[in-house]
Amino acid sequence: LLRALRYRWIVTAVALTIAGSDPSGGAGIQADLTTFHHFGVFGLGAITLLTVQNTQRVSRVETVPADFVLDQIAEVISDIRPGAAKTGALGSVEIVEGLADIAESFAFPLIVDPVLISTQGMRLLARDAESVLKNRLLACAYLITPNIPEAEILTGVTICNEADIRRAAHLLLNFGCQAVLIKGGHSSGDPVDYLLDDSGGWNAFPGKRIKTMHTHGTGCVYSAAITACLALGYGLLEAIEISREFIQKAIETAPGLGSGNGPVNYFAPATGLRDGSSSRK
Ligand code: PXL
Repeated sequence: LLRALRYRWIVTAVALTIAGSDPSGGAGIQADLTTFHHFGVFGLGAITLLTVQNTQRVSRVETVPADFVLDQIAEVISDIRPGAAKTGALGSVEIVEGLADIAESFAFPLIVDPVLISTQGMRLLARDAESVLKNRLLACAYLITPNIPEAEILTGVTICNEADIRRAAHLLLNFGCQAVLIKGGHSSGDPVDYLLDDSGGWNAFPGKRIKTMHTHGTGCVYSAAITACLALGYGLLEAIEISREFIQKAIETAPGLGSGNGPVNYFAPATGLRDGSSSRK
């Protein structure tokens, strides 16, 4: 679990995102890079797919050819070494397969945010890629960050309570990742995130439900914040705590952009970072 700490020698923290484009800016690679920057981390970004969307709907998705995605990653990481990387929307079977092939030898922790379907119901990962993601990519992951619907789809467990979450987390851990964070945002009542790690550690992170429709991109921003913290050298628990506090405030102070499900506030303070590890406190 402390694998991320090995990369503390990096003077300028760098993180890589492998994700899709959301031109409305609240989710996808735009969310990841903005969040990295806010945490004082230099962002690298390889684009997997393009969407046409605004805060009301996702109307089109075009997936980038897999070899083009893999070339983007290979070229950039052979030149600039990230301290951590994350994935978002991956699009096709070929992208997931190719990524799993190279991720086995990544010298940095990989956070897999298993984005499957947008809130509005558009597929961001082909259905037949779900099994490849499970059976190939999860084994390369340091951490995976499913929400409840994603954990249900990936495990077949219907989640109604903490025991179900625990069972789903164990099933996901069996695919070979080192830790599973199942996020409680889609539950009813106050959300609780649960972390299971490969030494059997079980942590609950209780939060406060905020009544708002402006939660577009929350999962992307949260996993990007964790990735940024790992790139900065924080341990996993600390990375999650800092990121939870940030996402809570980012939702509370959402700017209300657009007439649908708007983005969260990237400018919310990233507190809890040690001196010198972020451009903003
Ligand atoms: O929030 C998931 C997500 C990730 N990536 C892209 C998206 C979305 C949701 O719409 O568009 C590109």
